[in-house]
Amino acid sequence: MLAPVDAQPYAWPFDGGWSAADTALLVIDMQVDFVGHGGYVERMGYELSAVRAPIGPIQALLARARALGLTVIHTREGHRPDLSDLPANKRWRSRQIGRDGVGIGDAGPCGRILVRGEPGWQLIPELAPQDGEPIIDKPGKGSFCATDLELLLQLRGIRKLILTGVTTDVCVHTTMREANDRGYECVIVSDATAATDPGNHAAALKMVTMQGGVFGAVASSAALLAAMA
Ligand code: C5J
Repeated sequence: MLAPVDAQPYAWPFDGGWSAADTALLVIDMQVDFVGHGGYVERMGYELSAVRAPIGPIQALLARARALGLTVIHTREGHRPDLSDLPANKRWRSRQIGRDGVGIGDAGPCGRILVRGEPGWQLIPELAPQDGEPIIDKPGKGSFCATDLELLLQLRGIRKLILTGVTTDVCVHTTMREANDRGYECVIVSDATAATDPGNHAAALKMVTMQGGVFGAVASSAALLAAMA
């Protein structure tokens, strides 16, 4: 058993105990398109510094989680090259922002934006998966929608999730909400997640702490690492 984590609004997990066997570390969408130069987020005109800030804390968590034998799962947002899994409204909206009307599925400096197999869709090398770590390819924001994530978790007996990655207010939050509704006990790591807008990041973390921890709890990477020491 690992020690409870100093978290808000309660010491995580709710039942006081967690272990390498029943907990997974999720690393959400740390792809070139979201945190790399020439990717989708930069093309939309957002600052990369905010979304790159979690790289160091995620590296530290990955090292400790791997040493303890936790399941590590990576996700990638992306679409089939024929875009048959890309809703028309998602494509249309993605073209409304940025200088040139280029959106998901269109060619950019890192290849076609958020298209599977393209350079921009790859996970960044700093957080490369190790052999055997599952990668979940998802067409949407949530990691449970149209994927086999839940099956993988069930088969491994995992009931608790540590959430890291980008963006806090979109894919991380959607995944946390999906997981919470399925009964998973979740903690989101405040400095191992980031949004394109720092205000949205802070608001997304605050939302988690409402109603006694409506979606779970919030902890820093230092608190997680202390509990995993
Ligand atoms: C977005 C994500 N923001 N990974 N995706 O479109 O949060």
